[in-house]
Amino acid sequence: MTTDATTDGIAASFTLDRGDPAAGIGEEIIARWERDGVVMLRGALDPEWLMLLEMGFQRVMANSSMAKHKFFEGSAGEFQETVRNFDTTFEIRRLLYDSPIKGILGRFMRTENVWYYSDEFFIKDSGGAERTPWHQDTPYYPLEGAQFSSMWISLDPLPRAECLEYVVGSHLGTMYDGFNPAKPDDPSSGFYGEGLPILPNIQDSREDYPIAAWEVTPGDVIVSNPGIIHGGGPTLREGRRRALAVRMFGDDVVFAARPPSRPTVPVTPGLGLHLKPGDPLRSPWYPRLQPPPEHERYG
Ligand SMILES: O=C(O)CCC(=O)C(=O)O
Repeated sequence: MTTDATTDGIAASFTLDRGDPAAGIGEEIIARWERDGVVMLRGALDPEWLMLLEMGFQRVMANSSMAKHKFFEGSAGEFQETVRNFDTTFEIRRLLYDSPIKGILGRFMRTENVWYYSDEFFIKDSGGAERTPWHQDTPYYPLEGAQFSSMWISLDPLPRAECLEYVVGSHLGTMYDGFNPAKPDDPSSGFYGEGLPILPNIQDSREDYPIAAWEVTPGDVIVSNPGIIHGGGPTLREGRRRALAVRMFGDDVVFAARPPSRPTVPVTPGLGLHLKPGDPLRSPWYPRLQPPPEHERYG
């Protein structure tokens, strides 16, 4: 049940009943998400799901064969990302099959069928990590469709300045090129370097944009449209931010071409040999979470 709806003047936050958070997501909340591209859901995840997420995080960090992608490598502000933890980490699989996450995203996407696209840990340790550059996720992904959503879940309490930040409404505008992970401090660095316009320098003219972010208590989640322009706040010297971002999609999502200069993300060799632009995005790379297959059910 929704117990309140507050706004910081730019984007909305809603408080949900953590016993059955998806049930509280009605038309008002969905319409706000469709308009703004982002909403904060307070208290959506029970502490048991956070415990499972923490265990998954610990397993990922202890797994020396799991690739840790580094941003700002070698500098004081370095931070890390691990991709598709679902494939390697039992706890993350269970979280995505068993918790209310898929049901919440299904409500926002107005779909009963929910498929997994990807998940990533963004790991900013104490010592003062850099900002995650402003970007949209959609240019990196080989897909199109309205039924696509992300959830950002922080394991750590955060002040607003360390939260992920969003340019409200930008999911309805242009799709820009991504940034080049090898040059994260250069806002004009393109990911593909062809076919898509370069994102304006948001950080240098922040006052020109409606930027939303929130103070975060573990259990709160932020649901966004992956087409929204977003960037991660830096962490303070003593701050620590371990966040899982999950992406799921519904029936209307189809395979789409991206500029050929680089593979899309996460790398899925063979996908483009099986699917052509406009085909429904169905592949073993993207297992269905809801309804779950028989072997992933309780009982
Ligand atoms: O947590 C971050 O700093 C980045 C997250 C992000 O870019 C995303 O969830 O798409």
